[in-house]
Amino acid sequence: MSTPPNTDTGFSLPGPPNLARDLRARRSGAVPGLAYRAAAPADPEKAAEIDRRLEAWARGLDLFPAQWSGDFAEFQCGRAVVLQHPGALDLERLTAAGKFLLAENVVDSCYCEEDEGRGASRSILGGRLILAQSALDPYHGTPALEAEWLEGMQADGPLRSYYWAMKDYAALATPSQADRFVHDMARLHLGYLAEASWSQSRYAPQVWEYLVMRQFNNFRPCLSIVDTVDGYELPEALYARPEVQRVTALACNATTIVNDLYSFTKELASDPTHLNLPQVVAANDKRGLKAAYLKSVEIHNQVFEAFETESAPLAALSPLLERYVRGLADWVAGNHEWHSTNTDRYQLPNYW
Ligand code: LA6
Ligand code: MG
Ligand code: MG
Repeated sequence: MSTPPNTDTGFSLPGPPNLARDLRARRSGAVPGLAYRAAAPADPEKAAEIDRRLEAWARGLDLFPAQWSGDFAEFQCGRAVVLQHPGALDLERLTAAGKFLLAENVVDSCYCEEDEGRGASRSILGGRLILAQSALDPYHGTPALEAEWLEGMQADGPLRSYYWAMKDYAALATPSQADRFVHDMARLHLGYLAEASWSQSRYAPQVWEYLVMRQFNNFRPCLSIVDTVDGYELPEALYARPEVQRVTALACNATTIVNDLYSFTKELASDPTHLNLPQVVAANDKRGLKAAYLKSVEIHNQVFEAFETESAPLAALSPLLERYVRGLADWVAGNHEWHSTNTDRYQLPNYW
C-alpha cells in the first residue's frame, strides 16, 4: 500500500465562470477529492450467477412482492459482493455474503426507512428489531416455546431472510465467526434504534455524536465476514486485539461515510431531514450544504488514511493479519466502486 490513493481533486483554479458547466448536474463517477483504491473489476458472469441464486432464494422465501423486483435488479447485489470479495473462495460463500447483504437491506428498508413506503415505522422498531436479532441468535427455552419462536421467525420477509441467511452462513463459518457476526448485527440494530430515536425527537446531533451512531448503523457486519468468505479464519485471539479492532472500525467507518456521500442527494430528495454526514456538518457549521459536503469528504479521507496507515504495520506482523487487512481493504475498495457506479440508485450533487 505504498502508492498514494486516488484523489481526483476536481478542484480547478479560478477562471472565467463557465455557466454551462455549473448548471450541469454531476451525475456519475467518483466524488472529486475522495480518497479511495481502485477495486478489482467484477466478473459480470459471476455477478449474474449470484443474482440468479439470490433471486431464486428470495422468491422461494417470498421475501418481497413481485413489484419490488425492479428494485432488486437496481440494487445489483451480485455485483456488490463480487466487487467486495475478490478473494472469495467459491460461489457458495459469495452467495452467503449476498444473502446477508440482501437481508440487511430488506430489514433496513422494511423496518427502518419510513420514507421508502415499505411499512417501516419508528414507533414499533425496537420490538421488531429484538425479534429480528433472535432470527440470528436463537431463543432457548422449553420445547413448546422454542417451537412457537421458530414459527414466529417465519412471520415476515425480514425475519425469514435473516433466519435462512444465518442458517447458510453458520454452515460455512466457524462457531466463533458466526458468533462474531451475531454481535456485529446487535451493534447494527443498536445504531438503527439511535437513528430512529433522534429522528423521532428531531434531535440535532453534534458531528461526533452522529459518527458514533453511524459507527453502529454501519456496514460492519459485511466486513465481519471477510475471512469466512475467503475461506479461512482470523482467530478470536487476534481479532480481539485492540489494534485489530481499531483498524476494523476505521475501515467500516470509511466505507459507511462513503454511503453518506453517495446517497446524499437521494436522501435529501426523499426526506430533507434525513441524517447523513453532510447534513449534520451543515447543521453544526451553518455554512451551507456544499461546504458541509466538502468537509465531509475531508473527514472521510482522514478516516480512510488512518485505516491505511495503521493497517500497514499490522499486516507486517503475520500472514493471517496481512490477509485479514487485505480483505478489509478489498471490501472498502469494492464498496466504493459499487457506490460510484450505481447511478440508478445514487447521483452526486452539482458541487464541482
Ligand atoms: C446503508 O446506509 C447502511 F450503511 C446500512 C448500515 C444499512 C444497510 C445495512 C447493511 C448492508 P443507508 P442507502 C449492513 O441506510 O443510502 O443510508 O443506500 O442506505 O439508502
Ligand atoms: Mg438506513
Ligand atoms: Mg445512505
